[in-house]
Amino acid sequence: SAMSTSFANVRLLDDNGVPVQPFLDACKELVPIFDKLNSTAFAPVKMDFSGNIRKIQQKHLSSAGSAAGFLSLQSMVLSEVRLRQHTNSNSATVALCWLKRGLEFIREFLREICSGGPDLSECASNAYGRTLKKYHGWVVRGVFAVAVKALPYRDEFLCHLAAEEIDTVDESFLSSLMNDMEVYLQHMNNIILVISQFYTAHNLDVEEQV
Ligand code: EIS
Repeated sequence: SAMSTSFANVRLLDDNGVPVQPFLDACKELVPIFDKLNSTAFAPVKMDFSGNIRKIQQKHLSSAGSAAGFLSLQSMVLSEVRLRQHTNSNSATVALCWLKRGLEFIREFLREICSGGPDLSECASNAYGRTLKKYHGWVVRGVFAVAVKALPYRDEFLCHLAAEEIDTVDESFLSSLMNDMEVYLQHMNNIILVISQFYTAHNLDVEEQV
């Protein structure tokens, strides 16, 4: 299925550095899921998530080949800190902060699904309460409420995670998908934790609500 490889390819460097391109590629693999959900309710979420990816990608490309060429997400962020650019609204530091939060939401959402939650809206609401909600004011909470109502049934969603087109969910598909998802979650979680600890250690989290 689609869930088995991407974050497994993000191999941490010796200093726990997160290699930029494999990380961005793993994030990009999530974006087509929004298209399959086929509802405009997800447009703002997709725009935000892919906007974060694009911003970090641009920063990485613009540094390629220069002496400052970034080996890791952390070195990219620390170079902005040194230049006192990290709090600018267009910094990679801010983009990665929100991207990390989006990934934390996805992780919690998938965990809810793995532990059997039959109702995706409930899975999403639980995940939201544990992750993004505290950073959102009432307007953005409303955007979430609209997206959650547009979520499909569990089985339809699980079909979208399959590598090939499938239209029926049988036992063998489900058990291999759940297995892939557990593995995917482990790799994804390792990367998220490294980034989160880095943001905490350097006091880089954006604390204001949006
Ligand atoms: C940040 O947005 C920008 O990301 C950042 C910069 O512009 C900064 C300036 O303050 O703002 O306002 C955004 C915030 N982003 C702050 C909110 C957008 C709408 C979020 C609504 C909540 C959606 C929850 C999900 C709905 C259910 C989805 C179920 C999906 C199956 C494969 C699924 C993936 C789901 C991924 C969900 C990721 C949500 C990420 C939201 C992040 C957020 O709160 S910058 O931009 O620096 O790049 O310029």
